[in-house]
Amino acid sequence: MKNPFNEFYHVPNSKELLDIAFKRGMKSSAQVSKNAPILMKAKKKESKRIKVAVDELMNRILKIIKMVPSIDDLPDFYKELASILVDIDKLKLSLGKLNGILPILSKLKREHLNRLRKIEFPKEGDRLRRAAFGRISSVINKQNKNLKHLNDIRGDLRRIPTVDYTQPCIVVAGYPNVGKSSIVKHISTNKKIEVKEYPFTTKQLNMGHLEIEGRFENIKIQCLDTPGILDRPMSKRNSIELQAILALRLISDLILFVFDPTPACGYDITSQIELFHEIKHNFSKEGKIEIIIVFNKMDLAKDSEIVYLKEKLSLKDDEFYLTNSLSGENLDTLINVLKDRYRGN
Ligand SMILES: Nc1nc2c(ncn2[C@@H]2O[C@H](COP(=O)(O)OP(=O)(O)O)[C@@H](O)[C@H]2O)c(=O)[nH]1
Ligand SMILES: [Mg+2]
Repeated sequence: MKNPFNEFYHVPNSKELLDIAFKRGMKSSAQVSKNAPILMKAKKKESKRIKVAVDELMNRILKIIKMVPSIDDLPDFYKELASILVDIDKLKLSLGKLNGILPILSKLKREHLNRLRKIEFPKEGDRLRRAAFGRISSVINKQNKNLKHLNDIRGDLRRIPTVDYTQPCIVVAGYPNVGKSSIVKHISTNKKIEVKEYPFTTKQLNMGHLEIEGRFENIKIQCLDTPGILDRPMSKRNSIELQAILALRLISDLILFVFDPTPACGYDITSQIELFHEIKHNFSKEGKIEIIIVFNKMDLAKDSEIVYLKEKLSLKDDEFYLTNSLSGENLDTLINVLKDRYRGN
């Protein structure tokens, strides 16, 4: 399923909304015969202006409300990710408030059209229309904070990756700065992934794909780069780490756990091992989800560091992959392992 927030487009602020609506209103022209009395012409002209402006506003507001998908109806992954990224209650409240002004606008329109019908001098038409626009402006201006809030959260929601539930998904996880993004960038089609020398560069989930030629048709494996996770209680984890946890919990069917056996990443190996155990314990679904272990930065790693990690995890030589994601060394082996695994399915 495509990111349900893909069609959550720019939300105009109150000034933008009013400018568009009033401009439209003023440009509209009423159907009235040339020979009609001036009073009738004025009534028709100003009625039309009010009607067009209010209808335009109402349509635009409805469009804004409709382009935000109903969070409660979304699949769990999107629903939970959305609630990590934004305050859902506040979002619902904002939409509710916008919805609440629709009947008010409708009423303002009705009232002013009624009053226009009863005027006795053409000049009163212009005055009434100005009064109507004033009332409308004050209703819309009160929504400015709401509209701005919607536009602000829109960016976060649109960055959610598209996940195809029908296809396998490898989730790449580990401590910050160990080389997860470098690996995903190397093995997948997503070359836009950011790699930086400091931790928590990756603040969101990034999807890449791995094409595999099957016997009958090609398979597209999803490969998800996640933000780093620290070894600490779940309640202490921030919204960046929680996105990675969510991916592990809900969409992984293979976990690629990346270690940096060297001090280069800035975190000690004991914490990385603790995190590995937590993930194995909580997210491998009792072994149903395989964990492939990678020792990255082999160019920097000392033999002693590799042996230490290997022993701490009680691994045999063929139970982990040594990689260098800068040069790509051994990543081809890893790609082949992944391909064989999915081809076999
Ligand atoms: N020497 C060396 N540096 C690496 C390797 N893999 C990643 N890096 C560097 O480690 C830093 C963090 O990499 P990144 O992929 O952003 O790690 P992430 O935070 O786990 O996604 C960057 O400066 C990378 O260039 C590697 O195999 N060897
Ligand atoms: Mg990263």
